[in-house]
Amino acid sequence: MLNKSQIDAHNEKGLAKHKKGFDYVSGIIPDAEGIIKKLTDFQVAIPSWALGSGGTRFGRFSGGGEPSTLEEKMEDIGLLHQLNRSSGAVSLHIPWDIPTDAKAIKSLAADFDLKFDAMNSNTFQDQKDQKLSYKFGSMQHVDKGVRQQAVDHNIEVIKYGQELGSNSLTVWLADGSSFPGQLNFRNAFNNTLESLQSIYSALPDDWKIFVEYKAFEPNFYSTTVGDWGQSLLYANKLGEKAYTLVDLGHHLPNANIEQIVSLLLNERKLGGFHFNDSKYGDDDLTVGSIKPYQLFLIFKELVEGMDARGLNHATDLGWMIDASHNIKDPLEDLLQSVEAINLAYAQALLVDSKALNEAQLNNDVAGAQEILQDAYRTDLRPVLAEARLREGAALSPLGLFREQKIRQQLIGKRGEKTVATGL
Ligand code: LRH
Ligand code: MN
Repeated sequence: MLNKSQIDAHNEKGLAKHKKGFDYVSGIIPDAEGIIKKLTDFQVAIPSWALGSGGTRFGRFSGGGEPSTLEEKMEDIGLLHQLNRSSGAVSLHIPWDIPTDAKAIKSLAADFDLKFDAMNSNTFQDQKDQKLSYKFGSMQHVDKGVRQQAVDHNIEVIKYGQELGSNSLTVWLADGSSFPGQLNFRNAFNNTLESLQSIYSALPDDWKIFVEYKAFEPNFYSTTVGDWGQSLLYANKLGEKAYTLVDLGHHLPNANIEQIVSLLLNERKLGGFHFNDSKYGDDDLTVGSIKPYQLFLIFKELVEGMDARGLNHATDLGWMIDASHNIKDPLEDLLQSVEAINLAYAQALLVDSKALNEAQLNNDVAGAQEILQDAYRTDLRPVLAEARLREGAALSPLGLFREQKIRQQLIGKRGEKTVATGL
């Protein structure tokens, strides 16, 4: 789809303008090289369920050329990684993307220089050959048989992950209730904990389990893993291999997510992220498209909190996108999301934490804001582009995607009507 000479030709055309921008900004910030090193190591996992057009109950508008097999999805993620060298991992969702031939999928991933990040189980939909329904929940269910079915599925997902070289499992449960009186909250919690403990005891030694919380949807009265506090309760009761997972879209309006992140890091119980953006609910929009300042503030807490805990930025947390593309081209949307994540991370690295600490100790509120916003208002896009240039990627990934008419090429190869599994 894309070869080195096409990337080189694209970069050649933009080099002069890029150099001007990079020379300027690297001249006014203390450590451009340090930020470039960190960006180069920092890889974001692409969700296997977000490579086609998403939809809502009101409709779905296919963009054409969608991948209809796991192999084609790997190709698309490989293309993203070629364009920005920051998308070097895949997060699979089972059973939407079962690696029927794990060996072949693993070698295909190696061809595209892709790793396998967290595996995702699915006990929020009934599969056609499924014995017992998850209509009234899975791990919370009043029926032990349904709970066991959910546990068995998660253990099966771990096995797929082991074959591919993944070392973590994300559990998101739709479990909850939509009407008062429907559920006994204590029994639901204890049943869910018991089920997670069965999965935890099947977890390989070097694996982690991420407990993803969500405030509402598809249940609209209570959710059995409904917020960070409940997720932390489960993670603490499960053990040291259990962590919380923060999906940015899973909070009630105006929640202070950056404070939640700092506290979960302080508890050593923050496992990973599902990045996206939202204005109202779990809108799964492009990262940084609605609240870019909040994303920056979250990364500022991440950098500060990880450094305080001596964590490795690139490897000690799970960095994953979880988005759904109702109107944008899925690949363009993902390119914009990775760019927004890298930009927020770079700006967070630019924060003068020593000066900020001093301002906080002197209750210099205005001074503290100046220090934060100085970093946020510094245009570090040339630094991101320089990191890409040095890694053989495109100065403008979205620009090259369009210049090469890649969507048209995909439609030519796969047709207008192909549908990707997922959301
Ligand atoms: C639930 C969720 C979860 C996934 C699903 C695709 O809203 O965020 O992480 O399993 O989206
Ligand atoms: Mn999610």
